[in-house]
Amino acid sequence: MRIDIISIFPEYFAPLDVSLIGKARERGILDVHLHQLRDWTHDVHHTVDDTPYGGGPGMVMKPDPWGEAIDDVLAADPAARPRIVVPTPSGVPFTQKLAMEYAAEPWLLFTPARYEGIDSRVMAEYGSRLRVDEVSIGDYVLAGGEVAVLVMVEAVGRLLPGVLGNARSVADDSFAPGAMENLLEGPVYTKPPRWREREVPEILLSGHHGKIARWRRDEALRRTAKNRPELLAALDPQSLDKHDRRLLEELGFPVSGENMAH
Ligand code: 6GU
Repeated sequence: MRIDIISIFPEYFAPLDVSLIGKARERGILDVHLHQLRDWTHDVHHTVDDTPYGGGPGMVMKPDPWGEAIDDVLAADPAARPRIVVPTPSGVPFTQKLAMEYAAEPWLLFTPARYEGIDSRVMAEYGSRLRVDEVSIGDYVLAGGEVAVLVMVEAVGRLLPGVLGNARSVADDSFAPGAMENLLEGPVYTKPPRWREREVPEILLSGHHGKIARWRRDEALRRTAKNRPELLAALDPQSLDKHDRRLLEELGFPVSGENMAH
């Protein structure tokens, strides 16, 4: 997969040299191209921002540098077209589902902004020719989109074939489509079996894979009820067996009769 990132702080992306994503790049699974937006300015001060029309606080990123920068990135492979991802707290939520969609794209172009964002005509211009997504990583406001891009590249990168290796399946992850859809993964343990008087749950030492799977599912349901109760409402009732429904009832989240699986 090719990823282009245009930013006034390309140095923000140094973490992409490290660990899982760094390895994926070394191995050619991920081809990351960083660009300095100011390279597409023509004034001595390399100006990328201006005051907002209509007044108000802050500054808005000028359309011209962005337009020229994006045009040049698109020209790198005229036969292909990237999906453009514009990070903004006003965007659609970035979810595991969207991460999986992005992982299936051959080319992504991220355009993290500073200040109050990019002149909206830039998104309108490219949105008429390409897929342009305005995406938020959560309900809080960052000083700029760079950290959001790091978050998205890591979430997408670990899904690319060969990045995690066969040893680790993404199917058991929190939010993974299938059994873990709308569920949080439960607690994990390793050696020693006793630490500061605390024992590892006995079931995990039993070697009984069926019982362990059931226990893990119970813990996932408990943790979701505790930390993200709103997710339980989004559970597919068809995916819940009798044991799930009994546990959810105990936890105070009864599954309504007409939705029950049989
Ligand atoms: Cl994508 N950008 C900024 N600046 N703030 C955010 C965000 C993105 N997502 C949540 N907050």
